Parts: sequence; C-alpha cells; structure tokens
Amino acid sequence: MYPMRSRRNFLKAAGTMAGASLLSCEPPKATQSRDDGPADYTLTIAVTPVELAPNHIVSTTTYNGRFPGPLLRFKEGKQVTIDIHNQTNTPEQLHWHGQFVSTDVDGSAEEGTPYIPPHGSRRISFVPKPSGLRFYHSHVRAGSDLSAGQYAGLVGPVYIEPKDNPGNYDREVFLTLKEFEPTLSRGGDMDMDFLASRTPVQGLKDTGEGAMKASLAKGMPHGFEVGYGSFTINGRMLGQGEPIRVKQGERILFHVLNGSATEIRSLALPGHMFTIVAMDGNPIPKPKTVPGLWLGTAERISAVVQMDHPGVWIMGDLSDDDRNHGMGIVVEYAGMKSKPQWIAPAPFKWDYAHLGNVDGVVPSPDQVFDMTFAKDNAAENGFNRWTINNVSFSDDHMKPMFQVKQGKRYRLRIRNASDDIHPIHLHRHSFELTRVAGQVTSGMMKDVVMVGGYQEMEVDFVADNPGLTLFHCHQQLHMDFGFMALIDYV
Ligand SMILES: [Cu+2]
Repeated sequence: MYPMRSRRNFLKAAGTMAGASLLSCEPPKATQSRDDGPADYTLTIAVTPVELAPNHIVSTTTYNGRFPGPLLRFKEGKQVTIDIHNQTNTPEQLHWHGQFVSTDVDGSAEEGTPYIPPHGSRRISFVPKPSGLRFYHSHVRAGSDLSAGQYAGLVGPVYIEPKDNPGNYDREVFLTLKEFEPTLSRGGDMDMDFLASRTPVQGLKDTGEGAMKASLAKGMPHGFEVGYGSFTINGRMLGQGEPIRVKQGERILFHVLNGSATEIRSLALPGHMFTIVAMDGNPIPKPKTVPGLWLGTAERISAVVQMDHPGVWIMGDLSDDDRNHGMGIVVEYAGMKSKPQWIAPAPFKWDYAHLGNVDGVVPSPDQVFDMTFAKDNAAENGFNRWTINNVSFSDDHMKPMFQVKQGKRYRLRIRNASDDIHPIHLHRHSFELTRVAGQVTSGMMKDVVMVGGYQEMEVDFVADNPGLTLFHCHQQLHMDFGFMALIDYV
C-alpha cells in the first residue's frame, strides 16, 4: 500500500489547484506506476465552497476543491496512475467516461468496481484510450438526494492526446456546462423540439400516452422532475468569470462538455459558426459546419470557430431563461470593450444522421438486441420508474440482460415508448450510429446519444473489452430509477 497524504500536503495541493486557471491544464508529473511511488494525478473528493458569482457561493462536493475538476491531459496508450481520496462520509465511484478501461477501474459498482470508501483512498492505473475529449464524474446513485451523484460538482474534463495530432487550430478552450442548486418539481418536463426528426412512431406514442393516461386516471400526479437555480460554464455564471479573450482571425477549438446531471444543453455564439470535428471525442467522417450545438447529458462536442466577427459576444444557451440565469460565457475580441451582446441564431435542427455518412454502409451485426424504454409515471414514491424491456434495474434486479461474445458485432435496436429524450450511454465501449429515426447513417462513433421521444434508433458496437458492461440513460433521475441494464461476456 501507499502512504496517505498528510493534511498539510493536501492543503498545499489544494491551494495550487485553486489558483490555476479554469481554462488551463495541469501537466502530468513524471509517469510513475510503481505501487509505492507518487501518482501522476491526485483527485480529492470533498465538500467545498464554489463561487458561481461574487456573493453567490454554493457548498457542494468537488474534485480538488474546484469546479470543474482539473483538466486531466493524458497521452493515448501511456499508462497513468491516479490516487483518489474520498474525504466525504459516503462511498464514491469515479467513472472514466468514454474510455476503454477494465471493470476494476471503470467506476461502476454495477460492473463490480470497488468503491472509494468514506475517508479512504484508492490508487488506480490504466492505459488511456481512445484519444479525444473524455471526462470523469461521480457514478453513484443519488435517488431523491439532490446533493449526491452528478447533482454535486463531481465532474471534470479529460483530454487524451492522440498519437499524431493533425489539428488545424490555434488554441483549445475547454467548456464544462453545469447547473447548480437543484430542486424537485412536479410540473412535468418541457417539450423540446430541436431534433431533426419529430415524427413520432405511432405504436410507441400509443403505448406511452396510454400508460400516462391510465396513471393520471388513477389519481397519480406527474412524476418529479429536477430544476436548477443557477447555471454556469466552467463554474461561473454568465458575466462573472474571465471572458474568453480572442483575436481576429484566430481559429479556436472548443471542447464542450455537458456536465449536467439531467439537462440537455445548447450553445451558440452570435455571428459565428461551429465546425464540428469530433463528437464524444471521436473524429466525425467529415467536419460539418452548424449554427449551434446541442448536447445531451454527458455528450461532448469538439468544434472549431473561426474568429471573424469582432465584438463582445455572449456565447450561451439558446434558452433565454437558462442563459439569463447564467448559462453563458463572454467572448471578447482584443481591443473591443462594450456590453456583451446576444443574438439568437436562425432556427436549426440537430441531425445526428447528417453528421455521419448518410449513404454509409455498415457491416451486418452478428446479433440484434431489442430494447424498449418505458416510463411508469410516479410509481416510486412520486418518482417515475423506468424500464428496459419491462425490467426496472435495482439491487434486486441486476441480472445481465444481454450476453455477448468477444469479437462479435451487436446491434441495439432501441424503441423509446416515452415522450422524454434519453441520452443513452454504453460503458467501456464506443458504438456506431447506424439508424436515427429511420435515417441510415454510418461512421459516427459515440458513447452517448439522444434518443428522441417516441423515436427509434439503432447503434452497433463490437464486443472488444471483456467484462460486465453497463448500459444506461445518463439522465441521473432516469438511471437512478431503473433505466439501466448490464451486458455480460460469455
Ligand atoms: Cu433517460
């Protein structure tokens, strides 16, 4: 075993962290993977204050006393050792989202990863891959406790440097979008119509609406939803942090992470377009230029913006309400001083299929797994209970739902019999989008994708990382109330 860090050393480390810029990275120390040597990185989980704005300070659980957690820059294929200290009273899991790691370090109790015990530590080592924008976050069940899980400040970006870097940009800026001060409400969720295909599949709609009608007829209220009091980019409300200072002609590669526990986010910059080069860290077949971005919970987008429209602008969420409560950051051209301006982009639809190859051809899967998602309104103490193929995942229902063999290709044929959009996530593997709401596509590898209300989707994955593998909706309120399934290698 390795010695615990002394409190004095921790305070010293925390002080260094607090002084670091939110947009800068902390370079790794010398790589060292011996059990008794120093780790490459140390992450300390503790309840700390986070200053969202002057005189607007929240107390929440963070990594290294800051939000977001420090940007970790790894090199693809080069082993890293990380010490994780848990200074809270509850067991923690730290999930390496989007990486092909083993179940021992993935950070999912459902797969068998050991917890980081309360007031205890764990040292882990793994080989980072694949390259691109990944992240780390808490992976514990919050349930009705809105201080736990990803409702807390337990989110931080990871960038894995590719072995060769062909990037055509001047510099990188990392943006983590995240809300604070969550509360429960019963209003029902807002309808969002940004996805390209909105024509519902009639059979799914009949099922979903029938179930909801029957529940309401029994006198059930609508199930709880979560709302937020404050909205931030890199932990600061709009106008409260340092602006992003740019020069005319610069090409900036934005790495955008939706670190929300439950929300779908959007982002636009008046007078500028985004050229998407990677989704969830994976290069897309051909860069595509769009007027704005949409990201489901846990999705990431890497996009280049050519700075060719001088001014002082608000880069922010398309929702006026959320932007006015902080979801934005100021972009300031050199030499320009004025009140930051927001101008909404012309309406546009978010079309996953067109970000991939629309006429693409994919290998036939060895086997197809059907999955139907459904909501049982307010069935669990007022919370909606979620099912996959009529099974609600819980401590009593953890049996793997699907079996795979190493090296085979599998297709998940997904049918969403609910009106909610679900950002579904597969651990320890990437999947290829092959059909989105009836439209064929190929070449886009992701680890989270939004399935529209009453819509269908097909994604393929190759079973290339043996061990229990968790599939779930990344919306914390959904995953915590049954929306999970395990896949096992046989
Ligand atoms: Cu969901």
